[in-house]
Amino acid sequence: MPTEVKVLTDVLKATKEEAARLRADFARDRTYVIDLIGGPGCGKTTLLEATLPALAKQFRTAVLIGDVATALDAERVADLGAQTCQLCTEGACHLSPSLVRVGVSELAGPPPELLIIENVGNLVCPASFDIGEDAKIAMSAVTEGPEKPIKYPTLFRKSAAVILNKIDLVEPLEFDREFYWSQIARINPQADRFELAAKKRKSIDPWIAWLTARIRAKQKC
Ligand SMILES: Nc1nc2c(ncn2[C@@H]2O[C@H](COP(=O)(O)OP(=O)(O)O)[C@@H](O)[C@H]2O)c(=O)[nH]1
Ligand SMILES: [Mg+2]
Repeated sequence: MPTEVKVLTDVLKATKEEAARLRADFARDRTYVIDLIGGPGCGKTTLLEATLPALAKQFRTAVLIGDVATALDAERVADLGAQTCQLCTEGACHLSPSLVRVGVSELAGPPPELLIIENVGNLVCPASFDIGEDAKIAMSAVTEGPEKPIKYPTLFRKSAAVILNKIDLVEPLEFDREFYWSQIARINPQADRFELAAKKRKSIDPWIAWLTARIRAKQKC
């Protein structure tokens, strides 16, 4: 008799169920949640540094920062008015809903009105995992070149908004903005678009206004 082989049809079932439970909890608590995704060094933590002081003044805000090995990013934002927790994946290339659950359970006091999750720096794997968020945000930087959207279409297709950072370097790098946004127009025409320079605190107000409107809308749900 040949050995019977076990066939697993949905190995990610438990992960999907945990993401659904997180989403239900965030809905109950009226917490607006973003999953900020971009390559290493595109400026995700710098964007948090630029925006948290204004956001945390208006809303109870919490930040979970995913990283493969260190707590360096969480240390950068820990004193900006938001409860902050580092999620160390110990080598994994994306955050899982169960690790997000651990981070959320570490937050003290009433649930946050805004939860920002900085995912592990990676344009591929985080795009495929639901972590209970309201919106995935795709971020890339002028320094990475203009072809990121066509090279990593899943992330850009799934994102509610696209942020192009480091626009202070458009001229020296001869970055082709028109080409960049033309790919978004093809892949995900509904996505809201932002160009900014997080480090210089340039053009960040429209991004803060976008988030503010969504946090308020979730409060009314
Ligand atoms: N020129 C320029 N550099 C930036 C900008 N935003 C971030 N950086 C720099 O890019 C590097 C990586 O930023 P970081 O926020 O750590 O990226 P992360 O890995 O996506 O979190 C740092 O040296 C930042 O100072 C920007 O708008 N312009
Ligand atoms: Mg970072």
